[in-house]
Amino acid sequence: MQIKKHRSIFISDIHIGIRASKVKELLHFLKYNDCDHLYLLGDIIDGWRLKKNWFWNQDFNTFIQKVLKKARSGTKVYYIPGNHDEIIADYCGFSFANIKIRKHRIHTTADNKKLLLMHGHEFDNIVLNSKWIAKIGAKLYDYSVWFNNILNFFRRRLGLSYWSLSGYLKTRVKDAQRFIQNFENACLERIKKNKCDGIVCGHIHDPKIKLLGDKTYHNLGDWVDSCSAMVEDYTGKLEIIFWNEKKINQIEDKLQEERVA
Ligand SMILES: [Mn+2]
Repeated sequence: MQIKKHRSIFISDIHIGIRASKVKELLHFLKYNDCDHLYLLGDIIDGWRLKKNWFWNQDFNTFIQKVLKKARSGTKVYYIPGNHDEIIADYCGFSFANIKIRKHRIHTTADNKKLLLMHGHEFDNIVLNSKWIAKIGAKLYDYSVWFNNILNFFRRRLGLSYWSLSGYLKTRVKDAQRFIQNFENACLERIKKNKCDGIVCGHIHDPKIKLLGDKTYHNLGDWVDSCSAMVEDYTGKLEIIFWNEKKINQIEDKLQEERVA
């Protein structure tokens, strides 16, 4: 399989440091997808979790090495910290190993659209009213991820495909829908305030491209559950790509067939 070259790749919410972080899938994605601009939009490393319970594996090292290698070989890499990696926010304005750390960034697409890049936790005080509600929300989310992993362990054993509990909750629970709606409204206000054409963010783990009037909202999803990233081609077209277990199996099966043939 050929490596696909994109103009830009946008990734957020990898949550390195939690067991459920699907870095293996992400490494597979990065193996077959390359870019001129790489944007890491926050919650890349989960400092909250690491501080409480240190968990680190070889995949996490490989991911960091891959990013460093890209930065060294000419890819423009930006790291915009989120709330779980807010410790890095102290270094906004600096660069490390060619990786530029910024609070926000405006990306101009190939077709000249201005996109505001940020993580999205900046809207928590509007959407949630307080930091402790955000923390409880994060905790509940952690439990649902944990439960989801157990559930999917048994589903795999039974030969069933991956099923997302949080995806189900997001579409079925009214409060979750209202929360997402509030978040998108806050994004729209911010787009207008910054005189941009759209926003690219993460934080709420809800992969989506949506038109809000004449503005566009792009949410990157995450690498805990949805395994999604956004890519921009050389005409400026933006698309969310899902690189989950199912997709990887399809690719690997195809490669296997090619090898046999
Ligand atoms: Mn976040």
